[in-house]
Formats: sequence, structure tokens, C-alpha cells
Amino acid sequence: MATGIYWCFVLTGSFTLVVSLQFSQTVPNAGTVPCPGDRVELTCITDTGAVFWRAQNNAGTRELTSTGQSVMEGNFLLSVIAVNGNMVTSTATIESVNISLNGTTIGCSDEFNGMTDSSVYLHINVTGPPLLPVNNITVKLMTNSALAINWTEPQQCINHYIITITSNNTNTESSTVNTSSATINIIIGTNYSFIIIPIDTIGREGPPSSLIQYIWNVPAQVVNISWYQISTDSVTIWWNNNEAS
Ligand SMILES: *[C@@H]1O[C@H](CO)[C@@H](O)[C@H](O)[C@H]1NC(C)=O
Ligand SMILES: *[C@@H]1O[C@H](CO)[C@@H](O)[C@H](O)[C@H]1NC(C)=O
Ligand SMILES: *[C@@H]1O[C@H](CO)[C@@H](O)[C@H](O)[C@H]1NC(C)=O
Ligand SMILES: *[C@@H]1O[C@H](CO)[C@@H](O)[C@H](O)[C@H]1NC(C)=O
Ligand SMILES: *[C@@H]1O[C@H](CO)[C@@H](O)[C@H](O)[C@H]1NC(C)=O
Ligand SMILES: *[C@@H]1O[C@H](CO)[C@@H](O)[C@H](O)[C@H]1NC(C)=O
Ligand SMILES: *[C@@H]1O[C@H](CO)[C@@H](O)[C@H](O)[C@H]1NC(C)=O
Ligand SMILES: *[C@@H]1O[C@H](CO)[C@@H](O)[C@H](O)[C@H]1NC(C)=O
Ligand SMILES: CC(=O)N[C@H]1CO[C@H](CO)[C@@H](O)[C@@H]1O
Repeated sequence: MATGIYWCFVLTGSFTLVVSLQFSQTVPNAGTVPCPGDRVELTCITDTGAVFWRAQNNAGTRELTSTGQSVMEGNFLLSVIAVNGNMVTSTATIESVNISLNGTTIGCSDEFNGMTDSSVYLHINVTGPPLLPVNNITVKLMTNSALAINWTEPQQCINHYIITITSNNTNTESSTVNTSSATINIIIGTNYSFIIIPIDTIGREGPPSSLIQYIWNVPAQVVNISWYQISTDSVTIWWNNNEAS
């Protein structure tokens, strides 16, 4: 994944000096693809007393050596956060990553060699739009005027959901929730259908659930409600009329 320790053997005369370079994404955790708008931080640790960044479309090298040093290079803020002997810990940060930075590369090296580029490169990943509809939909009648619906988040980076509620096949209204559950007020004798659409952190819509639910001819006193799931995203609810008085 994005993390690793890269070893580099430098032959200097008669002895071998082992130099290590550690370069990985540290915010969010290595291996986690950031959402658009997230802060992204890459950390590079060298033990040569200096860190060499290549952040500007790989053109040009920026050498940093002392604590507190900070410079804007291309899309990255490069900083040295700690120096301990020859060990230099440096970060490259994007405060708010956007999709146009997807695939941007940045290199880090522990040495500067004019002829050969010894940098290790990482490329910035940013999540694409939501591709999956919500799943594991559960419907539960709370009272005879309130229905609780919940579902599981289809993937990361979902900011909120839009629930479209259609009653008696005529009136349609939308409701926004930022949890994966909702309580819907229902009126007896009304048929309802619901569609849930996930929206990500920058407003991109995911696919709608094909959730089609109907509630019909609800008696005044509901004594037995049932629901069944036709598929992972389709639920039909019904009341058992016979048991209502
Ligand atoms: C971005 O994704 C590629 C391919 O999965 C991976 O090799 C690379 O390490 C990732 N970059 C970061 C910073 O995690
Ligand atoms: C994406 O972020 C970079 C760096 O902050 C900025 O230069 C660029 O204009 C942004 N692009 C868009 C489309 O917002
Ligand atoms: C970023 O690139 C990867 C492939 O390298 C792609 O899967 C992903 O959808 C892209 N993200 C955006 C926001 O386009
Ligand atoms: C949805 O609610 C039911 C109880 O009504 C609960 O058992 C289930 O774990 C909940 N699912 C989610 C994804 O929260
Ligand atoms: C509700 O749906 C049922 C089954 O499709 C239908 O028989 C009934 O007439 C509908 N009621 C209303 C008020 O639309
Ligand atoms: C969404 O969550 C925030 C807190 O994270 C809260 O202030 C806001 O009221 C919520 N909005 C909705 C529509 O639930
Ligand atoms: C739906 O139709 C039924 C039967 O005509 C009616 O009793 C009920 O009030 C209607 N519901 C709404 C929300 O208009
Ligand atoms: C609800 O109705 C179903 C089907 O008629 C029946 O099998 C079930 O036992 C009933 N549940 C209760 C709690 O009455
Ligand atoms: C908790 C739970 O029931 N998770 C299921 C949600 O649906 C997916 C498939 O759509 C299942 O793989 C999960 O086990």
C-alpha cells in the first residue's frame, strides 16, 4: 500500500552505509483514500540530516534541514516537524484535497544526486463519486403514525442522504438526513414509497435505492405489521387487515 520502508545501500569506499527512508501517507491513515475536502498529510523520515522533496510536478528539488522550516511548493505545504540528530521528519500537507489533485505525485529522497533521481514517489488518491446504493434497509413501525427506516452506509465519504417520499403516488417531498436512519411520519390509509440517495462530501449523488415501499389501507388500530425484502434495496410493508378491529 502507501506505506513502506525503502532501503538504499550507499557504497562509500570500503564500508557500506545503510540509509533508510520512510515515506507514507499519515493523514488519513495509510491505505485510506481521502474524501474530497479532507486534509492529507504525507510524512517522510530520513536519517541523512536533510529531506529532499520533489513536489512541483517532479521538477526541482526542495531541501529542508531544520525544525520549523516551512515552504509552499506546488500544491503542498512542506514542513520539517522534528530533527533528532540526523533523523529529519518532514511533512507534505494539502489542507483540503480536491478531485483535480487525484493522481498528483510527490517524491521524497534522503539525498540529492544531480544525475539520478533517488526519490520515492507517492501519488495522491481522492475518492470518486459514490457508486453503490444504500443497503440493508430495515423498516420498523414505531407507532401508527411513525415509521423508522435505517440502512447501512454504502461506502465512505457519504455526507448525507436525500429521502424522497411519495404518498398516494401523487405528493412527493424530500427530506435530508445525515445519519443512516430516519423517522417518517405517516398518515393512516396512505400509500408511501421511498427512495434513498446518498450524497458525498462534495455533493456528488450516488445511485438511488430502488426502494419502493407501499403502505395501504392501514386500519385504525394496527396490531400486526410485517415487511419483507424483495431484494437488498426493495421493501414492501403491509398491515394485516384481519387482525385490526
Ligand atoms: C494511491 O493508490 C495507489 C494505487 O492503489 C497506491 O499505489 C498509492 O500508494 C496510493 N497513494 C497513497 C498516498 O496512499
Ligand atoms: C484544487 O486544489 C489546488 C491546490 O489547493 C488548487 O490549486 C486548485 O485550483 C484546486 N482545483 C479546483 C478545481 O478547485
Ligand atoms: C482517482 O483516480 C482513481 C484511479 O487512479 C479513480 O479510481 C478514482 O475514481 C479517481 N477519483 C476521482 C475523484 O476522479
Ligand atoms: C436498524 O434497526 C434495527 C432495529 O429496528 C436494528 O436491529 C439494526 O441493527 C439497525 N441497522 C442499522 C444499520 O443501524
Ligand atoms: C394503495 O395501494 C393499494 C395496492 O396497490 C391500492 O389497492 C389502494 O387503492 C391504494 N390506496 C391509495 C389511497 O392510493
Ligand atoms: C448534520 O450533522 C450536524 C452535526 O454534525 C448537525 O449539526 C446537523 O444539524 C445535521 N443535519 C441534519 C439535517 O441532520
Ligand atoms: C391518501 O388517500 C387516502 C384515501 O383516499 C386518504 O385517506 C389519505 O388521507 C391520503 N393521504 C394523503 C397523505 O393525502
Ligand atoms: C402477523 O401475521 C402473520 C401473517 O398473518 C402471522 O403469521 C403472525 O403470527 C402474526 N403475528 C402476530 C404477532 O400476530
Ligand atoms: C449487517 C448486514 O446485514 N450486512 C449486510 C448488508 O448487505 C450486504 C450485501 O448487500 C451484506 O453482504 C452484509 O452482510
